[in-house]
Amino acid sequence: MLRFGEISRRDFLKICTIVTASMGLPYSMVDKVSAALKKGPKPTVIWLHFMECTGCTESLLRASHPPLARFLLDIINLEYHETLMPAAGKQAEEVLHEAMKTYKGEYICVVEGAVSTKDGGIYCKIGGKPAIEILKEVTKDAKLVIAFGTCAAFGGVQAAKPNPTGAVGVGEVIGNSKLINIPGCPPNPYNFLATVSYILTFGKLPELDHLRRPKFAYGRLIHNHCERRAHFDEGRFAEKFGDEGYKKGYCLYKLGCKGPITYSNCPVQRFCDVGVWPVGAGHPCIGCTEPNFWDNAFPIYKPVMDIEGEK
Ligand code: FSX
Ligand code: SF4
Ligand code: F3S
Repeated sequence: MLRFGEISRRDFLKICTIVTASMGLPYSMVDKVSAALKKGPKPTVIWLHFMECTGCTESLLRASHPPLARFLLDIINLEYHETLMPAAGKQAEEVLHEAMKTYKGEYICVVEGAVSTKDGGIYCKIGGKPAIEILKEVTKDAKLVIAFGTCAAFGGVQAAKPNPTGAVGVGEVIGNSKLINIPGCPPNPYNFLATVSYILTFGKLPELDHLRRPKFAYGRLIHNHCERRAHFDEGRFAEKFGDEGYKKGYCLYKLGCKGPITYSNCPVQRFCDVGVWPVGAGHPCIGCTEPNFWDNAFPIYKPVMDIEGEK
């Protein structure tokens, strides 16, 4: 089991409060959530990495947020994670197989990264074995599979045309029956923590949308809760980066913002300690929580349709 040092009670409660709000629950539920997370037994997690940039793990564990990593390791029993574990090579393989045997039928498999399907999946191999085979083998006895990040959920950047490796998301290989998708490139770490916390608190999956995304995080269009929405409604747009409208914080629609066709809680959940998000920081949303996002993002600075509604 991987450890990172203890989380303070203060940090634990602080993160429980954010996680409770992320699930769309009232503040009065914080005690119930924190009690459920403390109660145990902790679910065992086997965490796989395939074709990706590891930004998903980075978003969860990077230095400005050490309490997030500690919180995660406080609520789950992380048995296998290639980026974090000291073991490598044969020793790591043994850890994986031991964990699969010991926790058969009980563990959660978290997957980061897309899976190569072309030519028998030879474009991504770990320990000499194609990722697609590892995925099938490890998920077969998992109770639940969480595809963390857009690459794992929908193929992401790797699946962009012409997709030379035949990259796909996890669901295309194993089906949807025990899958939850938490997309974003990278995904918001709180959406992951909130999903795990929901399952531990209520003993069931959160409500999912047609793409297997938790509705509490991906149930609304970015456009519908964006801080620039009043400018859109009043027809006030930035026409160019750096123009007067841009400096005044006007809507980024004409600069190609995909907020009107992208489902995610980015404007409210935000990222990092300082609470930033792409549109808030002055860049149009590129739709990173959606399938085919890389192909759909281009031309990147062109409106998704003209203001009269023609593509
Ligand atoms: Fe993909 Fe994640 Fe983007 Fe990167 O593991 S969702 S490329 S942030 O790292 O998979
Ligand atoms: Fe919608 Fe994007 Fe404009 Fe925000 S910036 S109101 S998401 S088009
Ligand atoms: Fe991605 Fe758009 Fe949110 S680019 S991080 S879905 S604002």
